[in-house]
Amino acid sequence: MRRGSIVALLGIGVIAGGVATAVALVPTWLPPDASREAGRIDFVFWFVIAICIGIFAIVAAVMIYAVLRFRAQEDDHEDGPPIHGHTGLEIGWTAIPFVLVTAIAIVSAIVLSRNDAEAGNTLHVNVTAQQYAWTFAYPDANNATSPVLRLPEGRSIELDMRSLDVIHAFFVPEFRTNEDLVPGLVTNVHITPTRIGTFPLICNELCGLGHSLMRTQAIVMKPSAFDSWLKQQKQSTKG
Ligand SMILES: [Cu+2]
Repeated sequence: MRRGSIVALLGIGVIAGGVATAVALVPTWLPPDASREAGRIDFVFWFVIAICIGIFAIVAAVMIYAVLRFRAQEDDHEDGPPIHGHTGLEIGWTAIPFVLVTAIAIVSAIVLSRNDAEAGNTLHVNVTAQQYAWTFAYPDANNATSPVLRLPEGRSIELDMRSLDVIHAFFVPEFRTNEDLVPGLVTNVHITPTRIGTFPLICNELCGLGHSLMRTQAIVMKPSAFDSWLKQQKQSTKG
């Protein structure tokens, strides 16, 4: 390979990679994070994005170089030399994706198991999804229910989730959690809220005509405010 070709390939690759990196980093793509798990999920996200940018730079460099350098000339005949496969290339582009996908799987498995492990003084909330509404029940308050998810800041939460009809998905972008609710199963997700505020809670699985309306809020409160709210709910259910 000529030295000029390598310089050209590298140059195009650096420019393509630079543009892709700017697109990834300059706009604020992610909402602010509001849970302890969010940082780890974001790490997986950026890990995958970095791999994508690398692959994109290589593919763009080879493609743009090939278009410029090997463009068919006017007097080219269609019956050129037959094209043969290249065993080394074939092995390379099979092995590299295998290694990358395996790395992503391992990183994801570590992150998910760490996110699950954060249990201690855990608050349980039962989440019920149905077309097209959410209900949150608090076992600590005689299963008092609420149409919005109220949570205390800084405490480990376990959501035990059931669906009454079709598959729904629990998604709070600021928590970075997404988990399906499947009829006949109890799925669960751990969250440790770290930021006081009100965040959108949406169904993230197309579940019917009203899917886009299936949204409510997750309200993260000061622990003391949450405790008195929970006490109130408990009293109102005594009846
Ligand atoms: Cu839904």
